[in-house]
Amino acid sequence: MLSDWGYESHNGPATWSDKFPAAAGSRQSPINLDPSVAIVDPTLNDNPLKWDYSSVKCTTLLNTGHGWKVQVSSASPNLDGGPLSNKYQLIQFHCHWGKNSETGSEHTVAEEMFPAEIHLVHWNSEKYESFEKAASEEDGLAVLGIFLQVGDEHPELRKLSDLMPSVRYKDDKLPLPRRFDPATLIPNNKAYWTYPGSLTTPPCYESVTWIVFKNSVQVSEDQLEAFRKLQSYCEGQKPPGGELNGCIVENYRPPLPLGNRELRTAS
Ligand code: SG4
Ligand code: ZN
Repeated sequence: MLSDWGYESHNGPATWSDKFPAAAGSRQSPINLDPSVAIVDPTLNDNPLKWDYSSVKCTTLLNTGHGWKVQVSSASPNLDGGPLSNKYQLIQFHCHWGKNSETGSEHTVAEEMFPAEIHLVHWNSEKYESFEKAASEEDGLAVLGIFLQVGDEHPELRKLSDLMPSVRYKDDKLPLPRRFDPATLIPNNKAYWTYPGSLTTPPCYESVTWIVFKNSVQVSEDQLEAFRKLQSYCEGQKPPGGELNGCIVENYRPPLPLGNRELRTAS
């Protein structure tokens, strides 16, 4: 549908606020993570950020038309501490990437882009009844952001990159045949930046505590190439034309001003 949001000039980030007013707000994401403006806040370590994905089952791999997404189910909360005042539960993870490895991440570090960025999306299950209820509340969501760098193949992520041809078209989905451990997506060094922000896609609700790891994780160029073969239209439909001609690439929102917000780091 021509009116759907996307990443081309006619429906891209600059147009989102026409239909999604939150996108024009002052607590939007992503941002440029500028080490020189980050406030060192050692109290972030009083109750360190912790995650436990041992009860998580990664159930389904889906092509959303904007990227791939893995739906998960979890018996208990998975994330707390650090900047968070409640316990948060993982609901899904997904990725943003470029048409080549020069572009792709949503957050930038000192204006530098990475080839891709994974987001582990959690909701405040201590305070709210459901993800849907939490999604528009100021303390409703917590997203862990992980930069991907080109290097060695990521063996766990291969369980997903190998399946990309099976979810080539929008709405294609597949139950995950092998156990997938989301903890393998997080870098060994736990240093992170945190700031209050938003969903980076419509409806752009200002509900996200962002926690972006400073260290990146390696994936191979082949794995990124597998992501770049996904298509934004349904099987049997005609490619929509346009700048991206139906390829899911450049599915990132460019950085927005930090404005009157604090970017914090523990050290
Ligand atoms: C991606 O489009 C996901 O597929 C969406 O997941 C996600 O929306 C959206 O990004 C925004 O999330 O971490 N980048 S982000 O801010 O999590 C939500 C869907 O299920 C609400 C549509
Ligand atoms: Zn995202």
